[in-house]
Amino acid sequence: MKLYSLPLSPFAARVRLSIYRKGLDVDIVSPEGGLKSNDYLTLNPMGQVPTLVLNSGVAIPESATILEYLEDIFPTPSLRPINAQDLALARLFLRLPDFHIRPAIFILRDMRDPTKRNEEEVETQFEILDKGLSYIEHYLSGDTWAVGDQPSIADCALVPVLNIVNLMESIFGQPDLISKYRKLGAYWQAAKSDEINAKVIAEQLAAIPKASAQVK
Ligand SMILES: N[C@@H](CCC(=O)N[C@@H](CS)C(=O)NCC(=O)O)C(=O)O
Repeated sequence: MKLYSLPLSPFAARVRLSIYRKGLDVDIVSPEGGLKSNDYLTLNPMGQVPTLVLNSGVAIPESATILEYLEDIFPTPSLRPINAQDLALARLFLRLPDFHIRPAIFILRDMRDPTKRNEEEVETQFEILDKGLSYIEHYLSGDTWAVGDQPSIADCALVPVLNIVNLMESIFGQPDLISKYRKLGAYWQAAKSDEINAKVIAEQLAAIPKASAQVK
C-alpha cells in the first residue's frame, strides 16, 4: 500500500499515526507533481491528502474513511474502541475538527504572511478555533487518551490538529487556547509525551520554518 501524505497536513498525519501504531508496512510519499497535478487528480479528484492506494490499485481518500479501512484490514492492535458508546465518541472526535477547526486553520494559514493579514479576521478565526476547542473539551474523557484507556482513532484525529492549533497560536502571537481548557490542556501534555504521537508532532513541525516551530 502507498499513502499520499504531506508532513504538515493534520489529516494525513491522522493516518500516519495509525500506520505507526499498527506498525504497518506502507510506503508514505508526497504527491510528486503537487495536489492538483493531473496524475494526482486521477487518484483523488478532490486533490487532497491523504489518499491511500491499496494493493488492488484502488485509491481511498478521506482520513476518517482510511482510518476505518485500516481497522478493518489490520485489526491488531486495535484503535477502534470496542463498546458502542466509546466508538461513537471516537468517531465524533474525527468529525469535530473537520467542522469546527479545519475551516479556521485554512483561513489562518493563508494569512501567515503578515503582509496578507487582516487582524480583525485573525481575531474572528481564533474565536472560532476557541469555540471548536470548547466542543472537544466537552466530550473529552479527561484521561490520558481521548476515549477509554488506550489509544484509538480519536487520538489519531486529535493530536495532529491540536499541534496545528498550537502552531497557529505561535505564528500569530495568540494566547495558548489549549491549556486554558482543563481536560484538553492535560490531554495535550500527556499526548506529547507518547513516543508515537511525538514522532508525528515532530514530522509536522519539521515541515515548517524553524522560527514558527515552537510547541508550547
Ligand atoms: N476531509 C478531508 C480533508 C483533507 C484536507 O483538507 N487535506 C488538505 C491538507 S491538510 C488538503 O489536501 N488541502 C488541499 C485542498 O483542499 O485543495 C480528510 O479528512 O482527509
